[in-house]
Amino acid sequence: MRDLTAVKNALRNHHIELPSWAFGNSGTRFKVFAQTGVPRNPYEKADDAAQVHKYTGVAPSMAVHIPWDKVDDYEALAAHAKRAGIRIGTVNANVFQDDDYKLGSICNPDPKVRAKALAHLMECVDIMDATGSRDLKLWFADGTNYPGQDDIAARQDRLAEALSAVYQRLGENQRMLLEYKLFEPSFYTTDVPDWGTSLLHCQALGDRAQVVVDTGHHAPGVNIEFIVALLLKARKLGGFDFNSRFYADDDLMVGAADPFQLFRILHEVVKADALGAVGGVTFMLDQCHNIEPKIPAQIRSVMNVQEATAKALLVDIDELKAAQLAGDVLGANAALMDAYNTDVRPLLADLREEMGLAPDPYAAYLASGYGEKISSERTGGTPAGWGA
Ligand code: RM4
Ligand code: MN
Repeated sequence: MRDLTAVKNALRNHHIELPSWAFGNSGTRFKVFAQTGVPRNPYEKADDAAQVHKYTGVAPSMAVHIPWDKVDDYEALAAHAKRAGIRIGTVNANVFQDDDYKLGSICNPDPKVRAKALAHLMECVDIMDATGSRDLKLWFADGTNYPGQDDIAARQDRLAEALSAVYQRLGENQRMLLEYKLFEPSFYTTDVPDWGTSLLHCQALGDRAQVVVDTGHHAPGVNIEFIVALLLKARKLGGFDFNSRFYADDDLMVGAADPFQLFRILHEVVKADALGAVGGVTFMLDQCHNIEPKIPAQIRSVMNVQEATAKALLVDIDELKAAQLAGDVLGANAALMDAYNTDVRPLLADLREEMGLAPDPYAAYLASGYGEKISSERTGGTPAGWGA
């Protein structure tokens, strides 16, 4: 067992970034179920994200998605977030919800459409300058639906050209994080379908271009911790978009369906010493809460990540290594499972009390009355929603 004080310190400094879009209404392509008390603008989203940080103590930033979080004054939004107790984190670009992007954005065969998409990416970097954000996160819906629809290799060249232009525009302390996703909404080819494609582009660009692993963006059975281990070795893991998939990219709560997978991923992160800020890995949630209440779901998600991290920190690395080197298959497996099977909830409750927080953030939030307050206060206006 590792020194518990060291484990607690690591947990205290392990920050999880919240997605602004988790607080708005969301749904499937069949139906969006509206909830009460939903924020009407990015300012109110920041207020809700601040509640998650207030009770967990480890979620001090909120990622924004542009144009969903478009405001007139981004410095004012950053100042508002700061007053609420958090900061604006990663800026997510959105080049997938405009009629012009039917055949793609920066990979589109039409140079005018490519120029429009590139201008949006540049605008996102301007926003980062105003909010003081470090990371630009890029996910592209680009791809094709039919064989022959477009030239696969030419699309890669267009992609490289646009990424390079954005990379040149980045400030010295800013990074570009390139996400991959195996399919959807393009079903025949996707222009950045896997970590290999993302890595090739990031390697060509330079140190400040890194890969994002969205846990929901893989085929069933893919060993995500292997990808994580390789990217960490190559110093190319920029961040995670945590969520839980069941069939495909369904953005359910991280650690909900497969907490063991989350533990295995975090074990690789812990071994590479990449948990704290110096590791350069951003730990983000990328989730939507369609049928469950949003703020409690974000609190639960942060707790799920913390529990998996605590277990990963408890792995007795010396015992594990000794068993591995001795070829003791079952002993090595047992060393890992012992940590995974530890109930870390008392340890986390202790840590929270040391941090001046309630031992159970979920219960403390429910008892606070904030949910009832926003439900009664946020009556006029248009609730924020997916795509709104
Ligand atoms: C994509 C991808 C991006 C997220 C959008 C909403 O599938 O995961 O990270 O910004 O969805
Ligand atoms: Mn994502």
